[in-house]
Amino acid sequence: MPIQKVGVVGCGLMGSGIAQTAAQAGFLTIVREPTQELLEKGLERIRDFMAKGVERGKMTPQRRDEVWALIRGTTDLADLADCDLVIEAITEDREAKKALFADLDRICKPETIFATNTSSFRVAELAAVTRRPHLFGGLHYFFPPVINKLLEVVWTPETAPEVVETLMTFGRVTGKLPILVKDSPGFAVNRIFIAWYNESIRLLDEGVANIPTIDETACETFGVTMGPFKLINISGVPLAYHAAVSLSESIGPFYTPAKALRELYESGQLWDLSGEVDPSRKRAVADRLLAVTCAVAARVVEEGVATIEDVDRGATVGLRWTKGPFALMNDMGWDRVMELMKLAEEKHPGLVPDLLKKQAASGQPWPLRHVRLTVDGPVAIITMSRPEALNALNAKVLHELKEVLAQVRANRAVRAVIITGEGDAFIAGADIKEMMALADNPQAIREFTELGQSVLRDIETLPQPVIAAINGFALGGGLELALACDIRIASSEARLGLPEVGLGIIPGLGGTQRTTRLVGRGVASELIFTGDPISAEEAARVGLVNRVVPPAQLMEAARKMAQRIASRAPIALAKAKAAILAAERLPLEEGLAFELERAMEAQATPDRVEGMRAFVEKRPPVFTGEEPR
Ligand code: CO8
Repeated sequence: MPIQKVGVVGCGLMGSGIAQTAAQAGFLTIVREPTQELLEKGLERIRDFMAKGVERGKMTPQRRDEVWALIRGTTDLADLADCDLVIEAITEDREAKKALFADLDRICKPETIFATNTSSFRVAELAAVTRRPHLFGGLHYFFPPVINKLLEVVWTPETAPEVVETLMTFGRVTGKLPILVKDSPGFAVNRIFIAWYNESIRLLDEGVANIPTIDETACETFGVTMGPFKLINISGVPLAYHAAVSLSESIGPFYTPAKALRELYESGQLWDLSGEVDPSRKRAVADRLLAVTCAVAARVVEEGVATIEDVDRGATVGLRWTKGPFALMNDMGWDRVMELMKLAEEKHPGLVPDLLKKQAASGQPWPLRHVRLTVDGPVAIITMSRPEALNALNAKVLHELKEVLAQVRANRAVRAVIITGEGDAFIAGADIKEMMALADNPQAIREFTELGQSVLRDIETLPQPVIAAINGFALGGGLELALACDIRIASSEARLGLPEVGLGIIPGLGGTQRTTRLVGRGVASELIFTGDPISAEEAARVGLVNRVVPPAQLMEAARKMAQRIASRAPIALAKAKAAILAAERLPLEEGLAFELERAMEAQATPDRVEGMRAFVEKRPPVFTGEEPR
């Protein structure tokens, strides 16, 4: 569902940032405030934010002007009538939101998608006031929306799958890392975040530790730069208090604001952060915070709100934890986790979900995956999904990719494959941190490199054609992986390069071989010797990629091509692919002989009979991929 024009209702702290991110991605964006004064204020917010961006060197003045030119302001809701997507970001007032959506429903064209940025109300309840609940979802941004990459895309039982897909794509092309969450109180991330700070304050209530000790322990345990008390002082006590009240009303007393939080809210004061850290209390604090956040995270998954990967992504990307709760549990091991769960149950009976107990009983770690496989009819989409490290290839990722490729190879219903990346990168290369850790062990480095080479060879030798949909950085091993694919389509934002010599190594995953074969020795040498990345346009000019498309159209272009390929005879495709690959290694005479054999094999298939008969009968062929009898 194409989006060109975006409406944002409400231009406060959230709305102004949401509007800016939409305009930055090239969408014509209309912001609406009910009065001229509020509108001026809102637009000023955007101007100020961009001015700061220019001051800090994050944005050029030219870019600021381009973005600004895409933003229009209005006080008239009717000006949003022909928007393709309208995002509501007004104050958290249930009745005001309902009235707004009822008005928008009357005003906007029937196909306009509505999204709410609410964090307190059920999306379905707001959707219910419109005649388009199937075109209604949530886009829950995190503060500050221009900078924080996390976006919760909320679906209700009535949201149409293509609307969910459109909202996910909108999130991606506006530079966010969207996670898919079910419409439920607090969605995924606030459930964990509020549990984290509320439990911290309960520790204060119980006299377990003082504020500096709790703040410092929280920072050390979760790898954040601000503990809960400092964070609440900065983001606002009323916000923290009301968020806990709202969850306690919808989920239960576990979220009832801790006593000290309620008292602080009533007094209108801030936390007093002074005092000495008491190291002897740190273990007790860390245990409670880990116990509660891990139990809540598992509960969120058990309720089907989000996957374990998305919960961890929410914690690492949205809350800036070094590791998500599931990765933390895997690191700690089940003995320690179950010790913590005993503590969680003592303090909050019923908090630990069966899902966690079952996983512990299995003795297996949480199956956190960094490579996602979706099969959509005859097209398999493999998504490299480790965006927090720009999808860098470590051994775990390579093993998962190998496993997924084996599944695709064995699935006869899959006729074409797309490989793409989540977030800003396709793949930013082999994992430099992991390679550093192996550096003193040549055998381990050799095994890692051989593993990488074998996975890329698996891609190259899949019987199904493979398209690399290069959405962002394709560097080092990432570009080498793209070169093992049959076809490359790049987003205009992609950057491609082989920077290895700058790290003191050489492209070892086929970069010296496949690049040279594809673009010739001169271009390959320039890329490899300078190590400089090139733009997608330049990559297309030198023949490194087949074509370049705008970011928002990348997956659509890849899908269209994959579907076109998938409509062809699968055995003929596999034989043609084998013959094309043979052209790279065989002299012409031998290549032609090889081609002849593959041609004869294709000739013998039932699909050849069907293909030619369909042509003569002037109807589309129905290919089965059956082997000759
Ligand atoms: N490995 C590990 N982590 C990475 C990698 C990588 N290749 N690339 C990015 N990351 C991590 C960063 O460390 C950072 O993590 P954290 O937040 O924990 O510090 C996170 O991803 C985000 O990256 P940046 O903050 O750097 O993002 P920027 O937008 O500022 O920059 C770049 C993006 C320009 C892509 C930058 O990240 C970069 O230069 N990355 C490295 C690119 C590179 O050199 N790739 C080649 C790697 S070597 C290789 O692929 C060899 C293959 C052959 C192996 C043979 C062995 C003998």
